[in-house]
Amino acid sequence: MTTFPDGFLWGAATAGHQIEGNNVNSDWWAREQMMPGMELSGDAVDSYHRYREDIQLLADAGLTSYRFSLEWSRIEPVRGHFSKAELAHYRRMIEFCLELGVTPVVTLQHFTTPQWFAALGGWDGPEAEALFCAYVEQACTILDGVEWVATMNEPNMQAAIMTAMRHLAASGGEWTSPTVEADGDDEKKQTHSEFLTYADPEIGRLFTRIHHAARAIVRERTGAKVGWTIAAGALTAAPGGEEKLLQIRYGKEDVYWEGSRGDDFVGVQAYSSQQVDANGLVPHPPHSDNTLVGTAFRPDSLAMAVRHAWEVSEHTPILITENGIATADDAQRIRYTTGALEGLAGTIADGIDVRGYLHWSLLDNFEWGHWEPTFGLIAVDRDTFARTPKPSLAWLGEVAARNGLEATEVAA
Ligand code: IFM
Repeated sequence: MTTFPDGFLWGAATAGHQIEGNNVNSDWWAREQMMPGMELSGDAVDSYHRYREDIQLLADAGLTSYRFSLEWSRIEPVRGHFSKAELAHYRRMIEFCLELGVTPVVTLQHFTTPQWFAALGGWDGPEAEALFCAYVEQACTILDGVEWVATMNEPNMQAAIMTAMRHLAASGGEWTSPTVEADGDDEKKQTHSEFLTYADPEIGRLFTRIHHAARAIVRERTGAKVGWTIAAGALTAAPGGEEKLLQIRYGKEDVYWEGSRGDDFVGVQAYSSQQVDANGLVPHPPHSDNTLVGTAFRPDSLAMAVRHAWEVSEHTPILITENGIATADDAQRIRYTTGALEGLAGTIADGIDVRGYLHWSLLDNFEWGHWEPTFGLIAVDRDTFARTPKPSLAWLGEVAARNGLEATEVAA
């Protein structure tokens, strides 16, 4: 059997906007109403009211940790007005986890911000740091007993969106960057698209400053370990792509791994791997195993990401805060996760300090404008909100209970 260290956390992750429903004061809610082609989050999967059932299912399966996020726009729907009732709601979630012996991992900001914050310029606005810190101070009042706090989720993806938006604004709303046709005669022409490929490193430095300010508040006011969670691309160079790889990876990732130096942990989030050639990101080749979001089936991406994060963060302890696959085939999910965990065990055997594994996601949920990509260990009927655990939930619970993978699973 491949075993994991004692005390290793085994869990699953979610984010408020993707599961709670009716997050009406958030910038994403407003964006969904405006953007053609985007599906609406609406009631989501009503986890705002059903969180007990969700956490209970996780605990009953044998998982020991639940990562979820606080919704800033519920807690501070109007600038400077902090809702005691919403803070109490999230406190109840934390207490319910603790009652069940589930370790809560709390994200303070997972992609969404209040609409009023966005109207003031968002993260680019002159008061961004002070405004976020004022919210973090309030959030700290409910974190008693919480051991793990992430200030922000995937600031690097937020930066990639900001970079793309700036580019769009500068080009009068037209996406002007060239695309390059790749070889192959697949029906959907594969192109190098630059959209979301780059993130301006300056934005990374801005986020790092804000993260460090929030980190100081969390350290001063709570006993939690604090870090942030970063989207890892597990990028590699195709022949001739070595320089381009360094350029893309610096703004999109490395500036964030560097920013996590001195943190108590860094959250690694990996799903797939992609090559970079001289033109940029090479599209995922068409394959029957590709996921519902078009990415390649690459369980090895987790170990690749962990090794890179460990090196650039200068050995900051690692928590896997997301890893999973968008698939309608639950057997593929188990196959993927087995491979990912096998690779993860290899990184630990090589001396990398990995503290836990949180699968994305506990529930099928709102994938930022789309409902089709299903990442969940639990299916949800969106009319009745009935939850149906998939075999992968029981399987991951068994892995957690034995704190290891059976030899037969590894070989499968
Ligand atoms: O759903 C997202 C999550 O919000 C952030 N990380 C990647 C997930 C899957 O795309």
